[in-house]
Amino acid sequence: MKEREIYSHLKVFPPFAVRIDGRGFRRALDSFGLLKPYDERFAHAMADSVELFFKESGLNPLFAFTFSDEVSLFFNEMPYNNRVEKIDSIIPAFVSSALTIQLRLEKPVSFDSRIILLGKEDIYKYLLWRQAETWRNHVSSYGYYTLLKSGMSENETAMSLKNMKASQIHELVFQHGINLAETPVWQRCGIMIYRESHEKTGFNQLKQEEVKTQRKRIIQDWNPPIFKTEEGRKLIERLVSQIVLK
Ligand SMILES: Nc1nc2c(ncn2[C@@H]2O[C@H](COP(=O)(O)OP(=O)(O)O)[C@@H](O)[C@H]2O)c(=O)[nH]1
Ligand SMILES: [Mg+2]
Repeated sequence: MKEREIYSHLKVFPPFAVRIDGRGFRRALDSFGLLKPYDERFAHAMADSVELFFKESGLNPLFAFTFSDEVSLFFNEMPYNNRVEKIDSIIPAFVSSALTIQLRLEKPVSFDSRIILLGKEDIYKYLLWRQAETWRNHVSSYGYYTLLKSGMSENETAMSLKNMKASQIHELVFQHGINLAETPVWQRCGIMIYRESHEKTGFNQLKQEEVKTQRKRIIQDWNPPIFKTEEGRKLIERLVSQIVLK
């Protein structure tokens, strides 16, 4: 029977990204009573689940980017011989479990998962793409719930939105008191999670002297730059520069 495990030899070559996306979260989160279009509790639960992944999964992502119900994790190394089946099962399973704990959910949730092969030079382009999606999602979510609140049905709302330009959605939302250029940065630009070195000062009792050691801590950046800007490009360059090509 072992020979029937025909996908078990499928492998990838780092670096690569893994993107997981909540399955049917629209309904799942509605029934959980989260605020629309954005609920900070949900964003915290997502970011904290990713942070838990960095700390507890035994895997070693370079960094991660999350918005809405999706997370992209970037890897340059992976145990299990880089096997696709392992990568695409362990990662979404870990985050589903972590999110269930964070939100104290009573019903199970799941994430789908895909692997994106990226050369070191492609990572920046990939992030530009996901951050553009973050922005599009932000505009359309505010538009969607603004129209829905004004009394349209879900179907009518979806149809109207399809025919509206981004500038028209901005105007509509603005008339209802929300300026889409001034919403919280995490809603517009997403959240970055990465490790950062910092120096820790301790005291060596034996030698009676101060000792400095390099430690890593995990940063959740809720105010990431727009990756298209110089500041954004530099941040990504710094994170990607950890990749040593083998
Ligand atoms: N209420 C609420 N819903 C959210 C929030 N963040 C993401 N979502 C929902 O998650 C969905 C994610 O989109 P998508 O993956 O395409 O839809 P899915 O197939 O239902 O998971 C959005 O349509 C939102 O309805 C939030 O902060 N609050
Ligand atoms: Mg989803």
